[in-house]
Amino acid sequence: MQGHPIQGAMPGVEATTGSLGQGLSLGVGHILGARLNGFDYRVYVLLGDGECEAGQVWEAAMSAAHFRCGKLHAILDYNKYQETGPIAREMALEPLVEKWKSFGWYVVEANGHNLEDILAKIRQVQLIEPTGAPSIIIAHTVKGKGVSFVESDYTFHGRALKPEQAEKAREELDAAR
Ligand SMILES: Cc1ncc(C[n+]2csc(CCOP(=O)(O)OP(=O)(O)O)c2C)c(N)n1
Ligand SMILES: [Mg+2]
Repeated sequence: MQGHPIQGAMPGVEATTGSLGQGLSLGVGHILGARLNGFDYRVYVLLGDGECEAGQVWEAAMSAAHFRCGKLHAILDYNKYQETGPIAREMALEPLVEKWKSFGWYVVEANGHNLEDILAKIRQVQLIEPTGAPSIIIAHTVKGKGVSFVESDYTFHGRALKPEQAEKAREELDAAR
């Protein structure tokens, strides 16, 4: 698969992306487009925490609240790391809940490794759609979850596993099922 998806080259890819920070703007655009065309669908956007270091995310956050995008639901994969190191060192995001709230968003936190919890939080945020506030689920996760030597080494972000490492990773993931 490509590292950066290209529209039309893979099924289900609706936009050419790869430059971090664009997805939330795209989500706002989908909501506004729906409004113009008389549709009423929800839009979900998955954000990275390192991605939130990009200024465009905060322009989109501001506009989503301004345009009352109540059906826009973001999920933030808060794994505390980006490509080059810990978020807290590269560009600290805390206080993160307060930041999103101050931008006019409804914020809940979840255990990002627990699908029951994520589903419960999705149901919770749907209830506040009529207020017009966009919502975000801050999902606490571990980068590389389930593969011990990847969990402890963020430099795997941009490195392929060697064949023996891939084998070990498969074993660990299978054992946890
Ligand atoms: C605008 C831009 N800057 C830099 C990069 C290079 N880059 C790719 S992934 C990444 C880190 C992303 O971190 P995060 O959003 O936390 O993703 P995750 O931890 O889920 O891998 C960076 C800096 C990029 N793709 N786009
Ligand atoms: Mg991250």
